[in-house]
Parts: sequence; structure tokens; C-alpha cells
Amino acid sequence: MPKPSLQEQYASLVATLNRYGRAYYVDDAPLVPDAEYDRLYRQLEELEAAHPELVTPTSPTQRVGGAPLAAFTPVEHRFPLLSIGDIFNAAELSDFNARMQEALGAGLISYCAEPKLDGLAVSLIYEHGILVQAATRGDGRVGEDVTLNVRTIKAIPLQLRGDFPPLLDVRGEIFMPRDGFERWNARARENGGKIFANPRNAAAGSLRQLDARITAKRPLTFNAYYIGYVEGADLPATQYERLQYLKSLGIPVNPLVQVVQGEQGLSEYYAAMGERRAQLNYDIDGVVLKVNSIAAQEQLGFTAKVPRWAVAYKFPPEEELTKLLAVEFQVGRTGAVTPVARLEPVYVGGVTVSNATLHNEDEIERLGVMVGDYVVVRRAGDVIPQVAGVVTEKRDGTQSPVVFPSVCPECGSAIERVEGEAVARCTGGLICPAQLRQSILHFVSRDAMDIEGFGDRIVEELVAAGKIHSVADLYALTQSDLASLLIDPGNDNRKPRLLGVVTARKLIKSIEKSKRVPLSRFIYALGIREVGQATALTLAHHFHHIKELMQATVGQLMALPDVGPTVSMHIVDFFKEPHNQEVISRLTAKPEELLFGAGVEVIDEAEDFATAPKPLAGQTYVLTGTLSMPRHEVKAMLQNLGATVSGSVSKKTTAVVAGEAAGSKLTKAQELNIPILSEDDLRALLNKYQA
Ligand code: D41
Repeated sequence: MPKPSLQEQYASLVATLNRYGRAYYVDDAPLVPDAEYDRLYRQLEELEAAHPELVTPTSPTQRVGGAPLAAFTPVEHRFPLLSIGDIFNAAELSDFNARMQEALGAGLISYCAEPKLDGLAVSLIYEHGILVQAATRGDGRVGEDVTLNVRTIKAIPLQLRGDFPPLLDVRGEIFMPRDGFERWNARARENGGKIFANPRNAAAGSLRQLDARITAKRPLTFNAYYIGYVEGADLPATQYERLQYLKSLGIPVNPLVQVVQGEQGLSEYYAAMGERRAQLNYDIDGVVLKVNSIAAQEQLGFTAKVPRWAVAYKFPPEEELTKLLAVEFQVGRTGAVTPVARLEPVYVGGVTVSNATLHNEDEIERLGVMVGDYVVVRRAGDVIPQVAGVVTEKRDGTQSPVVFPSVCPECGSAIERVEGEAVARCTGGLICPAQLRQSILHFVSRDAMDIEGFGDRIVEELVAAGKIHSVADLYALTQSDLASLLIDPGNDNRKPRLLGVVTARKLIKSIEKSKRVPLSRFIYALGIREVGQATALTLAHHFHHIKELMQATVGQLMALPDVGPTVSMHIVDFFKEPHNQEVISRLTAKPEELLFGAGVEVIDEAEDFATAPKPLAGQTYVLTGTLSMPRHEVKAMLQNLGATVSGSVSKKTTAVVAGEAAGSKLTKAQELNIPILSEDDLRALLNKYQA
């Protein structure tokens, strides 16, 4: 075979790199390791430097152009980029389907269902397979020429492959994946760069750069959703097949696009995407539902602005604007003081929200929030609502600063903040009614002593009436103590009512029932800082008796699996406290041994552990993203069932547990096709094996 000419070598190198790029960005199935791609890329750069006459515009080195523009040139779209009608609930979905049925005279209609990406709509024009123009939507008729910027987006082919037509106008969405967004902001925070509020703003800000070299540095990507115009090709007869055709040309299409049947198919798709939403690596704000048959689309036609054959079925907004009425300070079981925003009620993330957490003092400062401000409230998935931002433009002079208290609002003790810690704490300990209430509620909770029937109101009244000063006092309560309690039914002007004998008798029974308890539950119930269920289980596994645990040293504790220095110190400090020692001896003493002895019998579980089945033995889990439970707790729970918990994803990983804002580990798992568990999935798994 004759040696290929330099030109042939060059063309082959460009083709190979473009093929690798496509496999990576479009097919989501890399053909070679990144290092191999980089090696060939450098080879290409060298070849181009030595022979500039060879360079073609479709070379991957040519994505980033030269000098910045002075302004964007307006471009008139040959066919307007249409807008799309919104619907918000099941009734409107039903109406939409009924309209389609009526207009088409059909029973069951096939739809193409797509996630609604939250980015920017663009039109890409390919002539003879070459990207010649990219334009923003603008007002739909006239947009801006952003060709130079769009050329830097690696997911967008500069050259089509396969059987491309002489002219093609592709419409789709440019967006920034969440992992790229998080990485960008993390770096910006470090070196004082521009921080974006959300991936959509980041995508918009990145695309509207006059200097394409800036756009090139931003992690943008693209998914096509429509063919606006074509010449010289017979297109497939359905929306779904047309998207597959685009894919065959090397244009990325969202992998969650699906054909579904009828109203039920549509509503199932909507629900399924709503479930998956939190785990995706990009933001979606709903689903787009399109009549699949192009012939039917043509029959339906358009209204003045929007196609009749498509709707955007929006998810409930996860962010809303509302007024901050007040900031209150809640004291938790361990004294942690949490600022809570009282809000004008607002519907967000599918529920009405009137309280949101402000986390801590630093967060208040970071937000610069004032009482009376309009604030952005965010509620994503099952996460606690948060104040995500402040609209300072809406200030009218009536706002007042948030003052973080220096003394506890409940007991007047000093609030202290340890250097380097974000959390401020009330130093009152159990003389603080708030801490006492919370520690009792924790003690009686289902996973602790499981004393049924003690809700917020009853505990509040018991503490306020001075009937309980520690959890040991629960066991000294009499039926008449309880029956005579006046319970405030809340803020709706009803009168307090008497608890009554029947309820009192039930409560006494629940208390009696809790008197035989496994050691792990007892330890957990004490409410030692950072000792969750899993750590309590580990402790009960090693110490046969509470007295042994009470004498343990930091060194002994740290030798246990997954018990770190901080929690060890908390444990030792807790048992050093004379008040805690007294509570424990009263709890565990028989009434005849000690005045007010509660007679709780704590059962040694160590033997059971040794022989307990390990249903997850041999399995490896990886935790990523933010979980609602402390990570060491989740880890210990999995380990107690025999699983290994690892820090990195590999082919051997059984499943990845992905919390909020999971990043590269989640991506890796998706690449390797490893099952991904949501926090709910994990809980179901743990519940399956735990009593
Ligand atoms: O994912 C999207 N954001 C999306 C937007 C989508 N999957 N499909 C879309 N389809 C259309 C029509 C039906 C008009 C072709 C759209 C949009 N339009 C759209 N995006 C912004 C304005 C209109």
C-alpha cells in the first residue's frame, strides 16, 4: 500500500478525533481513554503548526476563533423558532389530550415525550454537513448570530456524518450540566471569578460572550429537539424517528426521549421524570409532549404563536419569591441555635411553605438578608426549604437587620460559638426548656425508646408545667399528672383542652412497654452528640453494658470501626457530666433500689450481633452528594449489614447512593451502568433488613 500523503494523514487524524469526540459527547460511550484523545489532539496541533495550509474549519482545533466581536449580528430565522404552550396540572393535561383526540378523530394517540431542558433555545444551520450558522431564539423571528460561540461547544458537531442533507436547520437547547456548573462555581469562589445563580443563568451568560475564547472555557452542551427545516432529504414520519435520524448525523439527542400512548402514558412519563429529576446531571423544568406523527402535526397546525400539537407540562416551581416576615431562633437538642425564616406562605416545590431554614449566622451574613426583604425560597425534592437569595432591588426602607441573639431566647443562657465551627450553641444544657423538650422528643422517638403518643404539644406542656426535668422523670409520671394537662391546640383561637384519662392511661401503658430495651436503642435514645443509630449499634456491639461504655476512654472508642475523634470526645464528655450519670442511674435502677428509679432493663445485644446475618456481605456501596443523614451514619448502617463502603466508583461497585448535587461519582456510575440509589431507595434497602 502506498504511504498516505500528508493531506490524507491530516484528514484521517481530523476524522478520528471527531469520531472520538462524537462517541464521547453524543453517544455517551467513549471509544478511547482521555489520554489517547489528548495525544492525538497534540499530534494534530503539531501537524497544523508545521503545515498551516492544511487546516480545515472542521478540525477540532478550530472550535475557538480569533478576536472578540464588537457586537452580535442579528439574524432573521428562515422559519421562526416557535414558542410552546404551558400546562401545569392533570386537568390541563387531560384537556390537551382531549383536544388532540377530537382534532385527529383518533382514540389512542402516540406522543413523543421529552424532558424539558432548562437552557437556551438555538437554531443550527448545516450546509452540506458543515455548521455554518448558529443563532439564539431572540423574539422567535430575529435572533443573534452566536456561531463563533457555538463552535466552541464540543457536543455540537462542526461536520455532520452519515447521510446528511444539503441543508438542515436543527433546533435544540444549549445548557450547562450540573457537575460543570458546580465545578465552575467552586473555582470561581476560590479565585474570585463570576458566580452564577443557577445552571441556566450560567449557560445564558456563557453563550452571550463577545469573546468566544471565554465561552470555550465554559462547560456547555447541547441536545436537539426539532428539525426546523430541511432541503434534499425525505425525513422520517414521526418526531421520535426524526430525533433518531439527527442522532445518526452525529447530533446529540436527549436519551430520556420516549414514545408513549395516550393520556395515561403522558402522565406516567411526567411522574417518572419528576422522580428522576433530582438525580439528573442537568436541570429540567418539566416535560415537552408532542404528537408523534408529523402528518398529524401538520393537520393540527399552529395558532398565532405556538404549535397546537405540543405542550410543555411544567413541574411545580422549585423557587419562588416571598416576603420574610421574621427570623426566629430555634434551639435544638444539642443546643444548636438555628435561625428559621418565617415567610408569607408561598406554593413552591409542590407544597405551601411558610418556614425555611437559614442554617446559621454565616449564612445570614452571606445572604445579606434583612427582615421584610423579598427572598427566593427554594424547595427541591424532599429537601428542607431554604432561603436561596435576596432581591435587594425590592427594598423600600422598611427592612431591618437580622440580629443573631447572644443569649438563648428560651432560657437566657449565653450562646457560644466555638472558633472554626459554624454552629452557635445555647450553653444552658438541660436547664434550657428547648433542649429539654428536644431531648425528650428524641428519647421517646420510634427509633429510640419508642414510647408512643408523646407529641410536641404534650412534651411542651409537661416541661412548662415543671413535671419533667429529665428523661428519667418520664417514668415517674402518674396517670393524674398526665390527665390534668391542659393542651393548647395551636394558634387557631381554640381553647386549651384537658388531656383526659383515656389518653393518660394509653401514655402510661406506652411508658411501661418501653422498659425493656436493647442497649443500642438505649444509647441512641440518650441523644449524645453525633451518636446516631448506626454508631449506637457499633457501641452496643462492643460494650455489653452501659456501665462499660460509660467508662470507655477516647482511645478505646476511636479503635472501633467508624468511630472518629470528634464523636469519641462527645461520648466521653457526655458520660463525664454528673447530671447525665444521675439520669442514667435513675433510668436503670429498680424503684426499690432508688427513690424514683425507673426500672428500665437494658438488654445486651453483643451476642446477637456476632451471630446476626449479614445480608449485604460481599456488596460494595459508594456514597455521593449530600444526604439528609450524616454520611458516617449511613456508612455504619451499611457496614452493620455486612456491606463495604468505598470512596470510589469501579466496576465492582454494587450501587451508588446519590444525594443532592451529586457530581463526578454519579457521572462515572452512569457511564459504567452501575445502579444508582436515591436516598429513598437506600432507606427502603435498610428497612428491608432492619427490624
Ligand atoms: O427541552 C426543551 N427545552 C424543549 C423545548 C423541547 N424538548 N422541545 C421543544 N419543542 C419546541 C417545539 C415544539 C416548538 C418544536 C422546545 C421548544 N419548542 C422551545 N423551547 C423554547 C421555546 C420553544
